[in-house]
Amino acid sequence: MKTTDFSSSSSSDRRIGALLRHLTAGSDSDHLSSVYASPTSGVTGGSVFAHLVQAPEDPILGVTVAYNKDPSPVKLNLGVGAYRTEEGKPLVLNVVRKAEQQLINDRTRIKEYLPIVGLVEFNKLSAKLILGADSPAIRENRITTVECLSGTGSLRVGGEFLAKHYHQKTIYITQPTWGNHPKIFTLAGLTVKTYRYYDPATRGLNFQGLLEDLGAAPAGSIVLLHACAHNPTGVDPTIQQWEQIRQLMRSKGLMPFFDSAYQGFASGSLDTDAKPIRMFVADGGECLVAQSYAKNMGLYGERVGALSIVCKSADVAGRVESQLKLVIRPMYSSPPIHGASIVAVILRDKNLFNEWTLELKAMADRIISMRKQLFEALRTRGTPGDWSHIIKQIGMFTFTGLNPAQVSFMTKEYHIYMTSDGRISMAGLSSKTVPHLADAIHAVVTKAV
Ligand code: KET
Repeated sequence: MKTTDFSSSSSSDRRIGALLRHLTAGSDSDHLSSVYASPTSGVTGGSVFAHLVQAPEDPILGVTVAYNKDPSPVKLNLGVGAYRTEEGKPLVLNVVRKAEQQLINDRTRIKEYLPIVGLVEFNKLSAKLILGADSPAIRENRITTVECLSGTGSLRVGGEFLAKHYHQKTIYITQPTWGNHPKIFTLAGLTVKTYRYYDPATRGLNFQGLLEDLGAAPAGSIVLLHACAHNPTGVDPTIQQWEQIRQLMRSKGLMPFFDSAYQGFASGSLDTDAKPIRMFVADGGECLVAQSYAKNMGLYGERVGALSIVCKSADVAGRVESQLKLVIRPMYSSPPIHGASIVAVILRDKNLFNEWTLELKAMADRIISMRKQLFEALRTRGTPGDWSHIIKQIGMFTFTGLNPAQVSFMTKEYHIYMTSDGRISMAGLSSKTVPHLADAIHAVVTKAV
């Protein structure tokens, strides 16, 4: 024992001695500079990163950065799609608090790594939530679901999987779409093209254009579809239109990749909002689905979501999963445990599940009430223009039709923050702030900015 102690202390003494000799090698400045000069310094001795230009802020998340810097007491953040209460505060759902309490009380819980595919129970419950408990794909076990880092991570993993293993490398996204879509899929290794979706003249769906563009897409192309509550337009196809889209896509072998970031937020019902996806699964064809729990469970920062790939047989699904693991492992190894555990607790328990649906419906209803209040406020002010799209559009956002100059005026003069495409997050409004927004819109459209 003693000998061991002595030898270990003498070996650490040796190491310290060596270090001291190394650092104090006389006052030989040449030697010192060889020790201290950064081996990465550029020719001029400056940083090798000195040539970098300042990158612009993200078009959506940067709105919050600008908002946070504004000292005005009347400032209003309608940029990011994040739910706020009537008091303008972020909301942690009661049912989430309960689930977290359960998790904390359970002393058997550990913090081991999850498998590469994440929490298996969460994956099963997520597939059931989006496809329906009686889904043929689940019954026949021909689906693989992997937990990913929220909706964004699910899209990215799905994109990389397709880039590696699918015969067509082009993905068609809606024009316009969520600003991150083109970046995610380009970096995943796919070629991004757009299809017509929104008609600014009617502020509705350009259904003819959509059918023409998908009809002209090369067979097998991937098509990104917003499952519900299209971002940023708030314009969704009707169920009949979805059926036509399904028929067209299946007839051309186009691969559907659903982005489901707002299940429950469009209609207030989880099942209704999942209908378009279920139609595509019911026909027996293949598809991908990226799910996010950021909005519908308010788990934004927990980064919890899932990627499901519906296949034709259990055998193929098993091999697809094995390849998904090869995409995930070098990307982030395995996903986080906490958020997925919260979701699993809620989805597995009938009472908590019901409570969640009520809280979700309340959020959706408050947004609908904001639509009505804003529409009424503009009508009362006699604001020129047809503003009925505010009540017709669906989900978190209203695509106002305001142009970048008008948005910038509203930010400068009224401290109202929104994305430059004129999208406002209705979830960030409250009865108290509706008049301020209506005043700003009225001013900007009557001022001819
Ligand atoms: N898809 C869509 C259509 C979407 O609007 C978002 C987020 C996501 C996926 C990804 O969400 P995640 O937090 O990764 O689950 N949209 C809002 C937030 C953001 O831009 O990150 C937004 O549009 O404001």
